[in-house]
Amino acid sequence: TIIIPVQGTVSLYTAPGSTQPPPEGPDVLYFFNYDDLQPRANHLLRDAGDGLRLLDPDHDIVCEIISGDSATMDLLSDNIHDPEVLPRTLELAATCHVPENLAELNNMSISTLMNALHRRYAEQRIYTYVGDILIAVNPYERLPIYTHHLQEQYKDAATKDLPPHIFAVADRAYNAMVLNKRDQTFVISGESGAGKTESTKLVVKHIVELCRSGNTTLENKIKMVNPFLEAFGNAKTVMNDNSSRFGKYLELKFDETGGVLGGEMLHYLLEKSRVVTRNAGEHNFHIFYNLFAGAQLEGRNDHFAFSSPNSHRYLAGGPSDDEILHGHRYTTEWREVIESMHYVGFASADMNCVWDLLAAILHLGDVTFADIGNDASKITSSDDILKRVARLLAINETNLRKALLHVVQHTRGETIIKNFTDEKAVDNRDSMAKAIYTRIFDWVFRVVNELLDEEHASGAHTLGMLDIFGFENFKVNSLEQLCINVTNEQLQNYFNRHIFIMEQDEYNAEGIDCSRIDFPDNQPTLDLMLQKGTGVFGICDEQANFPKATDLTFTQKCTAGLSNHASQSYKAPRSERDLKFTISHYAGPVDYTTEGFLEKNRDKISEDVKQLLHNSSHSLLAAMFEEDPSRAPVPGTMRKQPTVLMGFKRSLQDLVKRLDACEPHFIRCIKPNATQKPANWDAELVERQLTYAGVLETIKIRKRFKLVKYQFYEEPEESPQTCHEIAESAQLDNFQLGSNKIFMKYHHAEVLSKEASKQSDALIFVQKIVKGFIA
Ligand code: AD9
Ligand code: MG
Repeated sequence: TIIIPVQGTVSLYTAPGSTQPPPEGPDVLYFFNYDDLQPRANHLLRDAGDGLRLLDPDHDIVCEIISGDSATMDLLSDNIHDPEVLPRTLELAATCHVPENLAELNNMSISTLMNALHRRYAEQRIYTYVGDILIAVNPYERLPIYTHHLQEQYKDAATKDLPPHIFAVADRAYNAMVLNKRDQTFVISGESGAGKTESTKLVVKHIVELCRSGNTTLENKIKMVNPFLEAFGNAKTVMNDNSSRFGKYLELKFDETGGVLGGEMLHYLLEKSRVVTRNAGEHNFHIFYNLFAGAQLEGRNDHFAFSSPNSHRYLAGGPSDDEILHGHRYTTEWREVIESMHYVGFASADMNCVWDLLAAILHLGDVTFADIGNDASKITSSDDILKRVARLLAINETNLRKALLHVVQHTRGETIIKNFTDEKAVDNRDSMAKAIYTRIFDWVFRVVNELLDEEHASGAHTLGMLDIFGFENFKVNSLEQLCINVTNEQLQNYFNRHIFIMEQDEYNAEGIDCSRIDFPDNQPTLDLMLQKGTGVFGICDEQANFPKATDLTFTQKCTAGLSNHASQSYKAPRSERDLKFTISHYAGPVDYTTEGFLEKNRDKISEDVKQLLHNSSHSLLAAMFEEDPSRAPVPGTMRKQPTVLMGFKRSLQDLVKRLDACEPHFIRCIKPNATQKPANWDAELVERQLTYAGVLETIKIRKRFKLVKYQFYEEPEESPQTCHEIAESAQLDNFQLGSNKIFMKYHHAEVLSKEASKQSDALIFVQKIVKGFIA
């Protein structure tokens, strides 16, 4: 225990609304010597009022500094049961002062970087800047740093005046959009469980706060889509209890003055195989468990014909029945799903139809088959199951039975019934379940997009937020992991291009003398995957369209074509009969099991199943299986059916194009440990992430000059002389003039843009008033 001498006072108050009784008598007083804390006291006091909280992880005490000067300090706490810990906590928080911007550190090495981040993490300062890039270390616990009070503080504040925060990044992007009239985007990266989804939600929260312009319903709707999107698209994996199994890009539209007009949400490649199968220790999508809890809660077990969750094949091996039915979690989530869907504007009838479809998927999974010779099979499960499926899907039971056992083919005027072997019947059944789920998911997004953009207003500018599935490496990795990891590879490439390549090219073009900073370039690995025709994607596409091809011929083709690829990132399997290969991704090598690759890439469901579902008397289901004419193969032509990987490659290219049209704001999420627990620093794990993300190289380049494009409302003559004068009058101590541009330290850019924004604020204010008059 640290003994702190008596001098100065600290008052501790209970928070309003706290369940803890306030202390008896006068305020609890703590005495300590401020001089003793010098020079750290400055550091503490500078944060006073910003909501800096002091926390001792062992004693669970949380205080917020609400005011303070050189002798007193007022702390707000809702947990005063162990007051002795406070002095110790103060000491803990004050023990080290690490700059909030690592680009200010000299002689940076990986160990100084690790030290700095570790010390900040120990103080629960999870945010740190590297120049204009934000590093966010996942705290794995709720920190009181996202309060409304704090949001107010970060509004329009200069980045360097407040501790690093994700709100500051959101604020900067929003202001850049309004002031510079350019589309902005948040590129949030990190491996699975690093905190991308949580960070995205915080960005949305702050942006909505910044643009509160009166359209409160729309603003709230934007925040409310998350609970149900996560229920449908997230699941527990071994790396993250709430892992996103799809990628999403939210684009918000704004008017000239920064008022939000609407939103669009794109989604990428849901991991649909999870509906029917998962690796050990993983769960199905949350929504299935939520539905069970909801049915129990609302007395609808009979309607869904539910008994126990784990009796269904598609749910077996997940949470226990007791957890699902009697635990708090899934019921609460169910309520949130219903509430948020209602709020955003989903119709009750549609929602009820979706619950029927989800229940039908679970019963469908319980249909079993047995071989009856002659490459045909029969259904061995009870008729009741089939009846339930037919009832819940509102389809004809006889036709369902047929579609589960065979497919009718029409070739050259002949009609042939092609029976399924039992193995094929199982695949067909699972494909049907996956197809229904995917189409529900697509439908949810379609409705969200209609509801977020009811006015179809054309916006002046956009803010984009990318939240993808993070890099992952499981015991068994399949086509889904390949797509997930290639997306991350592509994003890293985007980062490299912006931070290193474009910036250094600009120095060169402007004749600024700088030695080149090397960075881990992953372009060759990306080429290995995506290069036209001959990359892994291309080979898989070609093989999926070749009837005689198998997973083995695919693997062998990859090995033959890519073993000597320039990237050196392809590693062939040990034996040429193995269904395996290894790719050295930017974030580490991953072994892929190629079994099932071709089938997953073809992703076909039988025409009979499609027709069956299209004929449902649930009009919603029928509409979900309406054939999209743009996707259907044109009869009589040789045009191939687009494969999953080709479609995915196209949407990846589209995404990059969108990002390229914006000014990016990078947020790097770091996972401090693999146990998903607070206050646990796994140095090896962190170092690996910092290294592959190129953080050290980023620090080097961010110590350099930052390109500034500023707009002035006066029009000084555009000359190097003017630039020089402006820079000098702003008392910038270190800048360089190129032939066309001025290069300066990034914090100087902020000094200038703050000046500019003072003027623009006045302008926006006037615009708003004028707008109000006209309206
Ligand atoms: V994945 O690629 O979708 O598997 P993410 O999205 O990177 O992954 P996520 O945001 O889901 O990770 O974070 C994982 C968990 O970390 C969350 O469920 C929270 O429990 C925890 N987390 C992340 N960020 C924060 C935070 N700022 N504050 C508190 C956090 N907890
Ligand atoms: Mg996520």
